[in-house]
Amino acid sequence: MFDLPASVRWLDFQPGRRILVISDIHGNLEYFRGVLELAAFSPEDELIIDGDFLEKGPDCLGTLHFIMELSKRGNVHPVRGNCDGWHSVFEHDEDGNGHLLQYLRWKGCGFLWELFRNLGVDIMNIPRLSPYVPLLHAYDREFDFIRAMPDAIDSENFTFVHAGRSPDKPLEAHSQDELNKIDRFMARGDHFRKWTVVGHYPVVLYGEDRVCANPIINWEQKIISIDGGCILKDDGQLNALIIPHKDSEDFSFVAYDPFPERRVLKDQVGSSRSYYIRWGDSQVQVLERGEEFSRCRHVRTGYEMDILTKYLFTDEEITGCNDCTDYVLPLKAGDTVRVVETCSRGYFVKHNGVSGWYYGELE
Ligand SMILES: [Mn+2]
Repeated sequence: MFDLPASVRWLDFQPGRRILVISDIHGNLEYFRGVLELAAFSPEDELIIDGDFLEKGPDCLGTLHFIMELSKRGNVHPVRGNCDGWHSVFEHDEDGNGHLLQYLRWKGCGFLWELFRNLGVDIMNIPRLSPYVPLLHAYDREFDFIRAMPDAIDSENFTFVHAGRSPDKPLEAHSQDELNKIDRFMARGDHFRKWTVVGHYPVVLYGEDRVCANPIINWEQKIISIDGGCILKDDGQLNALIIPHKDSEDFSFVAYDPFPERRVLKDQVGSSRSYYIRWGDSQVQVLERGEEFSRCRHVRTGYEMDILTKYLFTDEEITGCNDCTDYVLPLKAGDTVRVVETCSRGYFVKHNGVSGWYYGELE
């Protein structure tokens, strides 16, 4: 991908209209429909899609078509994320070094992968991509839509960008990458005059010993970070931030995940000590490999915990693992939880967006 000047769209929201913000749908149409239903989204609302509705998930083209359909009413406003800019495939010969073809083969899913599959191009068995790129013009309508998306939407009280921005220069002075690719934006400590709403960086990664996928509203910095890690995390969710109207800070949210809801039968005392092994720092040493659970030591910290063996990447002694925690949730009989994993020892569940273990019985 090539770094280009950012395009910014100004929006004047009508007074009194609700503003919903959803980011990082990543081709998961089921989650997207689910969260819109939970939010009771209607033509009376404004909907900001804050980047990365493509890649990683199973139905990128379906998600794009759904967004294109929704956008016809004029109240749906997509912003480009770092995973959405596929129109560049026509504008630069990205096949020069073969990286794009390698990426498609390695991923085995995603927007271009779906398009080539639909066009009957066998990605695994072509030597070069360039000769096949013109076939993609069958999807000009879709590429035109992607090309037309801004890299940021600005308004009186809210700025919507996929990943972040600098407080020291106007939005228009940023490059696309500067708005689309910043990791850990909230941890930079920047403060803003008006609210900056971002996705891109799963909010769980800001946690230390606890995993919470709910939006983070930082009142001091005026940043709202909403990426619930939909599909990227085994226990991820798709959040919709709800801004009651353009002059309101009475924020709320709804979250969709596909996990079954159950009721807790016994009180459980929460753990006082826990750790969260996460993406980017997930190297573990396997001390004792079991069929269901393996005793592991987190390499950087030395912290030991039992990890679901299926979460380990390889059979080697030093390996990586999916995000996981040994946090035991404090729960009361009657609480509802959403069950992510059912194991012989108990359940890995979510309670109000927080993930952890429950070792009692469920109704
Ligand atoms: Mn992103």
